Amino acid sequence: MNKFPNDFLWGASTSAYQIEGCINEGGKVSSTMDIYGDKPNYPKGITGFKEASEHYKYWKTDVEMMAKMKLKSYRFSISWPRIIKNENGDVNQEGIKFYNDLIDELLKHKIEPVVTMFHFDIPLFVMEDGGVHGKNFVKHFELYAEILLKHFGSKINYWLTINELNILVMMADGFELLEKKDFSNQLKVLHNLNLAQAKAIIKCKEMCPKAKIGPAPNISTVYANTCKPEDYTAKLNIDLIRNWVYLDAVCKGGYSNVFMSTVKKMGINFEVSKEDLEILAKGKPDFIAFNYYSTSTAQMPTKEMIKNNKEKLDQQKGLVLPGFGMATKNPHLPKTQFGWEIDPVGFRNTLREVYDRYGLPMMITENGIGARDVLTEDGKIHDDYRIEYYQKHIEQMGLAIEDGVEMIGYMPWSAIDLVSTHEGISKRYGFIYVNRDEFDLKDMRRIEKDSYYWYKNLIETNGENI
Ligand code: BGP
Repeated sequence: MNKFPNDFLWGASTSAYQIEGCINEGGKVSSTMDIYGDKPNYPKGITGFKEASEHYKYWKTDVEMMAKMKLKSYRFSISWPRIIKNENGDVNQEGIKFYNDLIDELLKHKIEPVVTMFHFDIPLFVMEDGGVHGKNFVKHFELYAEILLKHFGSKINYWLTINELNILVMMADGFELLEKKDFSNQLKVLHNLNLAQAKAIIKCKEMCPKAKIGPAPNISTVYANTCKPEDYTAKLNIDLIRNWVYLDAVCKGGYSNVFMSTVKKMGINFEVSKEDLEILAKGKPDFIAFNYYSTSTAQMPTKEMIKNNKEKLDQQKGLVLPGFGMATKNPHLPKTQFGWEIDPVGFRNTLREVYDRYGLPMMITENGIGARDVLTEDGKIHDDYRIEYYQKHIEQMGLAIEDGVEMIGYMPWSAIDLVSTHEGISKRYGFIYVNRDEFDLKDMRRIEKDSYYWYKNLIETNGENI
């Protein structure tokens, strides 16, 4: 018997700022991601997000290619700065039309749209009004969510609230959302985003009771570096700060005692009002979506280890919390060309852990390998490493389903080449190649990679023909 349910949503993912480009067209206002590539701290020698894959121009071709790939679902994000023009919440009708046309085209091809409300691109007017940790953030987001539900609600069955809420909090400094890195400001971001998410869920239930809505954090099993009991304590701490505080807030409706005490022990005053807890308790999701790239490994750090640590904080290398835990490398895992550990078995374990903890159906909204793909002389892209990556992960997802985990769908990253959040367009993820380089836009031609045909076949056999 086939492991995957008949209506399993085999799909693929993207996000607006990473594919759309055309940042000054269609009445779009500026966002944090439009200017991110121009910041002094942005890595040199790689492109920012101004042109991206020009999906805003080529969306019809892109959807047609997705349809030919037999995708059953497509997870994309709506660009907040394309929809809302200013702090008064005036709506940009051109933006509404763009996404309505996109959704209609997907539905015409029987591709289920899975829509992320917010994937990293914050309108500058929100930043000027106090930003993500400001007191008006929740109000701005709630209004935005309401507008999305009003305009697209009749056509959308699956909504995702905020992409990688946890990474936004942990990397708030990296994204230059905070004037200074400071854990107490990060906690304000955490609480604002949790409240904003809960409000969006509540609105969705009121306005679109038939739709389903869920969060989309980046979750990974955390291993203890050794079986030394202290390393296990470090694992629990990193797990809490990296994974559970976010899913607990939305699925259990609040913050755990252990989290509140941990924060207190860090010397931070984090108080949550009764009213806010009531909002969190009301905004419960229908499913959990999460992004998975790799696992993390934790050890209890000594002062020396912290002093000698040279890893810069990124979403895979994770956290350093003096006295609580520190991420370290896993010597048992191979790495991608970009240094990310590859752990398919960890994928099965993560699925089991999340399902056991919350008991909600799940979908994967990102999983994939960033690589320097080459367009060879035969006009093709032979990305056998990507096929192998997916084979191993899908196999493990199948095992997790046999373990009893309930899965709705799998939407790997990414449907089409796009600009990586920190490593340019040379770090490619797509099933579809986009013919451009870091700074030479060439002809933006779309070309099917070998993995495109492999995935098409897998979908046609409902995961049977791996
Ligand atoms: C996730 C983000 C995506 C995407 C992906 C790959 O954190 O949700 O937007 O960027 O990771 O990461 P990167 O682009 O840094 O390789």
